[in-house]
Amino acid sequence: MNEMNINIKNSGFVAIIGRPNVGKSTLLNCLIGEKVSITSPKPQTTRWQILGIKTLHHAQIIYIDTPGMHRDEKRAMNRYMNRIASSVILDADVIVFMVDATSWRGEDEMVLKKLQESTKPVILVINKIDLLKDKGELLPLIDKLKDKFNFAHIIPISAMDAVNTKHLEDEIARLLPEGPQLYPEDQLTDRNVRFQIAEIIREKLIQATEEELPYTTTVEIEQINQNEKITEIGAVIWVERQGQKIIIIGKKGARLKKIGIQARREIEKLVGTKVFLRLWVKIKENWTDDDKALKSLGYE
Ligand SMILES: Nc1nc2c(ncn2[C@@H]2O[C@H](COP(=O)(O)OP(=O)(O)OP(=O)(O)O)[C@@H](O)[C@H]2O)c(=O)[nH]1
Ligand SMILES: [Mg+2]
Repeated sequence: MNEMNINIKNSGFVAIIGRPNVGKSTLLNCLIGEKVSITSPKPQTTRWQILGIKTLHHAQIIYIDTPGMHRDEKRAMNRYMNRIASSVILDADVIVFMVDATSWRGEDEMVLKKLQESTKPVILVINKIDLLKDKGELLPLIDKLKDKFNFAHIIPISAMDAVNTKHLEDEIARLLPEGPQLYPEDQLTDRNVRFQIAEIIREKLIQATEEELPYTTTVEIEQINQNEKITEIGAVIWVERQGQKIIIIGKKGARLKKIGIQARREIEKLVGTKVFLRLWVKIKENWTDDDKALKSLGYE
């Protein structure tokens, strides 16, 4: 980066919005070139707004990854996630509205409706085009979607294979307002190591569990002690019921052990030392529908 001749003339915030599971966080990581936001095959993975900062020669793009907007607002947690996504729409300079090339759903219409509240340029990004068996399906899809909104651009991509993502970045940079450099050029995210560690553990947990479990768990870092050789981390996995605790721990502790090993490997790369990770599973009844509990677990 030091070699780079930086002279920022444009900067701004770019919200990545869409229903759950369309690939928003995958796109963020692809554009930044590092993993700054966790991803998974299950919907409702992202729960916070997470910045990804991309410094180009003349522009600084600050992407905002958001929770997928969804219909089911039964629990306070779901209302919290939708609230974040809605508020980001109003704060951003440019909006990337992401959909899945293989399916258009009611929740996409819901997001589209929200976008009417914005006066900012909206780019429609059609993701997962690698999954289209017949590329001929793309044109009719674009034709159908282009009448739904006055999009600044419609760009088909594959976030997974980085297809057409450079073109997307170029178009985004062109839409940014004039503005100064807002973050140091070597900063990639606004989130600290503690947050990233909790998210890595949560990602491995989501990947190792089925059905409703991912939605009723959260991770809290209790302590981090670091020296040059080793980082000791103690973390709590919060669940809502005894049955969930039993599932996460698994037979003779096998599932929890697997989650711990996978998380530790990735955390070691992040912190650059050996890691000693201790995980506990604890119960906080109904925490996903309890505003006070949510707040104390970092959802505010
Ligand atoms: N085939 C294919 N899969 C993709 C692509 N982009 C993302 N995925 C997959 O889609 C799933 C969801 O990706 P995420 O990036 O977690 O989706 P998200 O929109 O951030 O989801 P939420 O955080 O739940 O709103 C993951 O299994 C990704 O690997 C793509 O371009 N092609
Ligand atoms: Mg996500």
